[in-house]
Amino acid sequence: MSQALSDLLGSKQVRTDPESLKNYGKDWTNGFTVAPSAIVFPESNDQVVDLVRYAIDQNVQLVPSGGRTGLSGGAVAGQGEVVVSFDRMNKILDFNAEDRLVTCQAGVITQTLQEFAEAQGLFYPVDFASAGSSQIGGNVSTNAGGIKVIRYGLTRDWVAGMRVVTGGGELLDCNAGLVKNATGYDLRHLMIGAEGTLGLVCEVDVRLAAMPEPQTVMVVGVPKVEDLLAVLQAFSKNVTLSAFEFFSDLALAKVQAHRDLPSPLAESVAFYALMEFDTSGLDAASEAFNDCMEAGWVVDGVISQSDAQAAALWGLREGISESIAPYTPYKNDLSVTIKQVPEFLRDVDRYVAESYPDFEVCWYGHIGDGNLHLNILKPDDMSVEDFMAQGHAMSPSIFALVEERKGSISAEHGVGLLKKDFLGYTRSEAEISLMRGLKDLFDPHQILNPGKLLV
Ligand code: S2G
Ligand code: ZN
Repeated sequence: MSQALSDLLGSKQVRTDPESLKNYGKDWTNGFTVAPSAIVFPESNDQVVDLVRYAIDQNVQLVPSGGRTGLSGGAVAGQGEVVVSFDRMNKILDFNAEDRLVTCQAGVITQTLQEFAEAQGLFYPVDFASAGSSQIGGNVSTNAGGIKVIRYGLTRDWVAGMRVVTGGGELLDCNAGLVKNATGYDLRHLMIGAEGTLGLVCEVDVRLAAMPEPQTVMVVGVPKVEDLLAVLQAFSKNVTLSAFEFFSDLALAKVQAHRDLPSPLAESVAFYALMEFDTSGLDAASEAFNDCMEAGWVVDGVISQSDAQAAALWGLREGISESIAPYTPYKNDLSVTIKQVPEFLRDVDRYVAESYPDFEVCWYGHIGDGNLHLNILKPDDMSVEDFMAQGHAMSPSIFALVEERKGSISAEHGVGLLKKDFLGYTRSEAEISLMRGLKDLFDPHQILNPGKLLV
């Protein structure tokens, strides 16, 4: 097959060496077999079309791969698939100031897009810890969220158009950057969040935002989880929040140990809220902070006095994922409506404490979006295999708690391989059946990212 692929794309665009197979056949998710048959590096939309048509003809399965920062196994190739890497489709093709539109090839690194926007005096507002490695094509395919959703929304909200190759080998040009287009089903929005199962995203027309005014960061200590919402309400009443994140004292302790950082507050507190807001709202924020202190919802707080200090405070939140990685955490990325967060978090804590008393629960996430990252840390004396099996075993009980609140078993990380067995806790049979119908329509030969999202 590799000879046929080399004939199709050129030998420099096909790799089958063990190192490449290992590195390009996985993402950031633990615990899945990595066994692709080849890695290909298309350099144009036409080459992607040729590749899909070859795959249809030869019944080859394709796994799209971007920055490989996925956390649900969405870019893992474990069954001899051909991995389609967009590393070489990494150019910014056009910028249109009037429409504030940037046309990116799928392999553009998120941070590159952010920096390009800044150079035009504009702002790409979707941001998260892996932005230095993730690619816009992957961000679109998982509808990436991150730390500024409370103000700017998700990736979906910034995609004005895309060029995407369906599993039938058609190159679709969806929406072409139009603000308004009332001509039937918006196929662009089907492709966003489809995890590469309906089409291979080749180019994205990204709309940019106006540059925000200077921002200030505040971290406050919140002893009781239910008061996190009171704090959110108190601030969001009069302050334009760009972010409202939270993390537990365990999460903070892991970051402090990993990065040798001082505590942000004089005393350790059960939970911390990290807020970012327009500096012009400083007086209103100080007033909200005093109200929260008087109400007993917060016990202490620190406010950034410089960009460097703002970055240091953000490091306490953005450093969590990297700091707990050595504990091979079993990850759950859950969401419920904001109102339900405190009770839901308590229910999950209670379940884990009663059923798995030896497991340490590390909470953090985008509480302003109702999105909690539940990371259970592997005990030192347990093997990764046993721990992952236990994690899978506890998921039905955790997802039952999600289901009873009409929440989501995957808020922003996607379903991929990791959560596909549990899709029914969030999506109805009727919805899943329709999703399968869409899969058959857009990928009639079942060659696109097989086994992901849908069982
Ligand atoms: C976050 C990053 C991945 C993880 O920190 O917001 O989405 O769960 C996560 O560690
Ligand atoms: Zn997150």
